[in-house]
Amino acid sequence: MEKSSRSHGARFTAFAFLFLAVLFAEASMIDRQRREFVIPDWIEIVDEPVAENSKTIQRAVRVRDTKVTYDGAQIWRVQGSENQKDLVSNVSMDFQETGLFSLWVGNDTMVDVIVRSEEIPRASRYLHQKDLQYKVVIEDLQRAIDEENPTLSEQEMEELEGRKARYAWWHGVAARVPVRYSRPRPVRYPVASVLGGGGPWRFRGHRMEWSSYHRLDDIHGYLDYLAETFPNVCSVVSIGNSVEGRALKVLRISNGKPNAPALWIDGGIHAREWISPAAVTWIINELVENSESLEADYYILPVANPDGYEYTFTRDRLWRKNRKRSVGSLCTGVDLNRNFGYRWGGMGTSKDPCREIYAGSGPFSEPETKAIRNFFEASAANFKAYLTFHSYGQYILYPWGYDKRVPPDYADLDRVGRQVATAMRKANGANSAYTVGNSATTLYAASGGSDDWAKAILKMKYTYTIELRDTGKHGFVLPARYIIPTAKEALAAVMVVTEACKSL
Ligand code: 0X9
Ligand code: ZN
Repeated sequence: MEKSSRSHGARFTAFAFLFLAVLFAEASMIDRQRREFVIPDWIEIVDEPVAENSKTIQRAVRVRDTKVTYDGAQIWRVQGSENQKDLVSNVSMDFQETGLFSLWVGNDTMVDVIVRSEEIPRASRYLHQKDLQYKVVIEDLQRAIDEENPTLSEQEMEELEGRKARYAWWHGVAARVPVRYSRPRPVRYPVASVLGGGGPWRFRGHRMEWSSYHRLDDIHGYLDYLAETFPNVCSVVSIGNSVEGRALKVLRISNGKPNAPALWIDGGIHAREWISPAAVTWIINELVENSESLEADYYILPVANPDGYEYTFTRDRLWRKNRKRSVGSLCTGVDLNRNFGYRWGGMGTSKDPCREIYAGSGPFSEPETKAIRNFFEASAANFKAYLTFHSYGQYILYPWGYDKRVPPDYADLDRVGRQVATAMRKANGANSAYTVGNSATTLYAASGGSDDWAKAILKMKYTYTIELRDTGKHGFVLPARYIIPTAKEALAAVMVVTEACKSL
């Protein structure tokens, strides 16, 4: 009995020992495996809500953002004849399914598509089979991107800012000393260098100029500078924050004339359309310079999609949407110009977060569009016009965009639109042709746009989407040397619409 219990004890000890040994071996193997499993750097593990607006968090895998390059990619213009309309629209469909193309812009008979270098032979065969003509518009997209923006070095930027600040300081002093000591104003930086408001001890410079495209900080710094330097004319408010928490800054320019109509101007709702914020900031410069003679008040949001805009500098030059992460999808971004709350989710929109025209999870689901809506709900200004600057194509578009229909007063919109086109053509002798028309007919049907909402819900008389330069040679990648010529055209448009508002 005693012997058997001892042998039982020994067997139990041996078993327990073996069990622990196995457990230990297993654990160390799992540990080794865990140590050996290296998460690839293009994957990231994130904690995110299980559903939109939910407080319950889940662990999820996402594809990390790396800088996108377009080496050897090309832009092709696919042109169909009148009876090939279906074929052309099939191209736009097929690009999504086959991954052959990615769409830039287009209408019934023409589309501009990006073709990745490795897909060039396959894409060419596809178009030949369909008997569709195409021409290569941009031979090497990455080269075009690299040459687009002559970026100033950090040091050059600092110098620019410092010089402006010094001039501002000097003018602050100059206002108090005899004229013979005052210096001429530098020609290239008009507003920047005029009068350091508040005297020599209180001045700030800014980094804005229009020979290159600028980062958001420079643009916002410029708005703040104007508000500080010209407090009688300019003020800045942040009307909300973007998905990633960036401010949505609106500059108000007003010389206080009573009964002045108010105009809304925005830019940069589509991130990659760099010419839009550049032109809008140049317009600001002109309006402030001539503030004494202004006959309207202006509310200007130069960058309506700040996260997307920054993303085009840091990650992907051709990003269009905002930076909302979709729950349950690896794709990011809502097309803010499909997210406004009039006829939301109709033609020309998508429910798929991976598409460029994803309309979001509901009308005004995005903080950027919500902020614009809230701003108008709270504003008592006498708004008569809503101008939203995009690119490219050189179009002056009026509602509706949701379908090939027109509002009851479309004749007025068309008449003023044609005056705008004439003024834009004459603006700087470049003879730029802008096409005027109803949005859905002239370009394509797309619902949930800011213009339709402004017309239908805000009841703004003169609502236009203006697609700035060019007509396709450079597309979104418009070299910076075109900023000022294009901005002059944009300003001409603002002036014509201002004139029209005065007589309302
Ligand atoms: O598709 C758009 O949002 C605009 N074109 S762009 O190439 N800049 O993306 C056109 C919008 C016209 N307005 C409406 N469809 N409501
Ligand atoms: Zn756009």
